[in-house]
Amino acid sequence: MRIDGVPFAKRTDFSFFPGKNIEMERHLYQERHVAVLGYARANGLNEVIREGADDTVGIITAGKSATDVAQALHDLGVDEPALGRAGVRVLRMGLVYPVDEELLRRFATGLDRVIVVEEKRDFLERHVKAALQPLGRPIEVVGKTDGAGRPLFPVAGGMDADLIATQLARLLEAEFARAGIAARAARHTEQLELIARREHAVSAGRTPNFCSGCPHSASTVLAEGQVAWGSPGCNCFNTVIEQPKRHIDVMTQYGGEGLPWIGLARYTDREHMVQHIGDGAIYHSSYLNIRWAVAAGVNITFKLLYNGVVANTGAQNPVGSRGWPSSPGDLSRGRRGDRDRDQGAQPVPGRAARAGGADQAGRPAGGDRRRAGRGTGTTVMIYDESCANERRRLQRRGKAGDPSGTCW
Ligand SMILES: Cc1ncc(C[n+]2csc(CCOP(=O)(O)OP(=O)(O)O)c2C)c(N)n1
Ligand code: SF4
Repeated sequence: MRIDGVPFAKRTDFSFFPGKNIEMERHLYQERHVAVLGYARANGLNEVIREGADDTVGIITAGKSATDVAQALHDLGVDEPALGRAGVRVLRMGLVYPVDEELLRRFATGLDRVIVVEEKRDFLERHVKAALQPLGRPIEVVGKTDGAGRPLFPVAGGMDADLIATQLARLLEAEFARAGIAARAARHTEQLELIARREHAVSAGRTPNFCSGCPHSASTVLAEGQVAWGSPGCNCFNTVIEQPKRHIDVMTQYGGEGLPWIGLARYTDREHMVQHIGDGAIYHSSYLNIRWAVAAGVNITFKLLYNGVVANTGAQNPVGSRGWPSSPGDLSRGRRGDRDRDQGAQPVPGRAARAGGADQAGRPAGGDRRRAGRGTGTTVMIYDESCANERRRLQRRGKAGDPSGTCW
């Protein structure tokens, strides 16, 4: 493909500082996008499924919605000859950005109305409206709302062929009548309405909770007055369990545990924050968060559940643990080193000190839990108990001891 008479060549330049990045910007919009559109046209990515000279309405759709529209029209009994009689054009966009404005204008020429059917927000619809502007004649474009501003194709959740069939039947009532298929379409939408009104037996409700035997059930319990933040990992189930004693106020991203508190602490009257964290997160990157909290001198308790696996995503081994402290004891000794260096983190002794383990917390007594909340500086409470779900998996495979016997 040639652009301004010069063969197109894709360029990459990662020295994106002022000057060079402006040239890359020009290259992107004035050359790459042109080349992408050229590729789309040459390979028929955007496809006019049906058109005729006397059409008055167009349907523009893309992605999953294109399949749903095809199914909806089929279910309504609208085949290609019926579309012709109804005067309905159909365009399936295989490339939604950069949008082929020329194609949209060509497609909409002669139409009075365009219906845009797409999932989620009005991405394509806005482009269609902008593209049709230069035509200089009013073409009504509906999509997320109808002409009167009422909701049409939803922004939230998803759509299926039934929902689309119901809305298309409403929008194209007059066209379907002209094509002699109104009765068939109406029968289908009546059926859909009847199905929607069907009553289903309500299954017994069950409040969500951790897997039975999960160490999080105990490790995430808060002392009176404590406020906790969660993070990706099984501790986040507290957000749906919603019990006051385990309430999580907000969630950080994985790798962000405790960091907002480092910025926020000095601007609030709250003196202390609890941050739940997993061993997977520690090995992923969050180890540095503890060091930063220590260096920043904030009052925070990291409640670290050392369950031995990356439980929330299926009990993988924490990848980063290779060559790292690979037991709660090692981890605790590492934190003690940080403390000695930074005079900050205070490992809290739990009930069960293991041979060779330094200041290691087993199941913490209530007193330890409360103490961790009140202390100044950065505290790490290591809760050492394996993931119950993984333990059961290993037991089923004969790789762990009988649950009725003495467990590991
Ligand atoms: C940056 C990033 N990578 C990966 C994930 C996916 N993820 C969600 S939870 C999770 C595992 C958490 O494991 P761990 O910290 O050990 O907590 P556990 O579930 O074992 O309590 C991962 C990897 C993510 N949310 N963010
Ligand atoms: S998978 Fe493991 S850590 Fe996660 S809720 Fe279940 S028992 Fe707890």
